[in-house]
Amino acid sequence: MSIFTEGYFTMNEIQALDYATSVLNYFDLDADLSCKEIGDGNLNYVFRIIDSKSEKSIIIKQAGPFARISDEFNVSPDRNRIESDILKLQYTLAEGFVPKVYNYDSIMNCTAMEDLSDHVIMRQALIDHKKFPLFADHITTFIVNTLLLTSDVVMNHKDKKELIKNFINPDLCEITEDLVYTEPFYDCTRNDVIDTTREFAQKELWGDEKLLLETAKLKFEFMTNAQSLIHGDLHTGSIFVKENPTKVIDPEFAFYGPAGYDLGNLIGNLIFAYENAEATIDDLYEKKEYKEWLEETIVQVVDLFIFKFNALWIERVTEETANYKGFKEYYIGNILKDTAAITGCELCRRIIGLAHVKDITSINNIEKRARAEKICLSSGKKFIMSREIFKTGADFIKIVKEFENNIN
Ligand code: SR1
Ligand code: MG
Repeated sequence: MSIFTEGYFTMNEIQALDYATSVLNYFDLDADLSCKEIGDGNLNYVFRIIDSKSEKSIIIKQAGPFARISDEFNVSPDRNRIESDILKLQYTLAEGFVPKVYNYDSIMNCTAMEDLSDHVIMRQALIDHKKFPLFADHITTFIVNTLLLTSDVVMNHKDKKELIKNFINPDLCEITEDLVYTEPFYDCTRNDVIDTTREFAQKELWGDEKLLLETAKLKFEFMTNAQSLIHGDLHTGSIFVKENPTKVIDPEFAFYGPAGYDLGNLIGNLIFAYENAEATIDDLYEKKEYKEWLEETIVQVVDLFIFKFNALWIERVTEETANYKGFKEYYIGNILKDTAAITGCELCRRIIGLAHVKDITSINNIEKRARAEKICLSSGKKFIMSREIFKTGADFIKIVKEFENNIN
């Protein structure tokens, strides 16, 4: 018997180190271990344990009973099971693109996994105006493989329904239903919005009944369309980068939902990086060059997604009716429509809602930040309202550039 088998409690650094030596069979017996809590996300505790002798290291991620961002969110620690299960599944579907899981502990609600500290979090790298030429290729392989190979187009339908059961994720879905689809679109007390943007939101979003109707349709689409096993939170803070490879982390929001969610989430966050560059790079040449790289990345992410999805479909489709003429185009067209809508929701919710992004909050000049926020909100609304017009990568970036040209 050890304290780690008696019952669940949230660990501190000393206890996490003790856990690593007494539960995990990972370090040498003479290891010289140190432990640091490095979590900077909204929900969990992340411990990095290093052996200074061998330089081996490991990550232990533990789910607490409340979100770190606010104890208003009472989230079941069982999300850690979902996270470890989906990481293992994604490892088989898109090998090399997720950390390796070493151990899952259902009592302590923690997962031990590969340490990726030689990578950097993509959001911060983009704020530092770094480029990753292979990123679009990497992330589209990950997205296409994980989405298409878990769908009814490829999977045996009964096996897929078993996966749906395993990945029922009510607490974290509720967070998304509230924070992404509901609260940003009315004057919710939980919103956190700067004054100039509040006026803009009141006029352009909260008072627009047509927009509200579309957000309700999208919320119900999110709640009912069990299309693919999605990551569920694929923003640039859930991606580790270095030149090669790219690693996707933090899939605790995973469940069976609309396939366009992950792609839309990612594009929305690349647009935040684009607006960060617009607002913070003073040198005009440098700004142009960096924005061109981001623009190219957004275009490639969408276009490579379409290309690879088509190719994998032809290779892996098992559902006979999916081979009917026109069905593939209908299916991909729907994903792109959802992608545009989710891009729009993400752009709105990170500006108005509770959970912000550093790309925007780190813009110190308040006028420049207000302009960036207006561009995001105007583009967001357009992505939602005109979601059926987005067919290529160029369509996505065109809207943002139009609003940049029209908003001072
Ligand atoms: C209460 S959690 C707030 C946000 O952080 C996560 O990363 C998700 O994006 C969620 O919406
Ligand atoms: Mg996260």
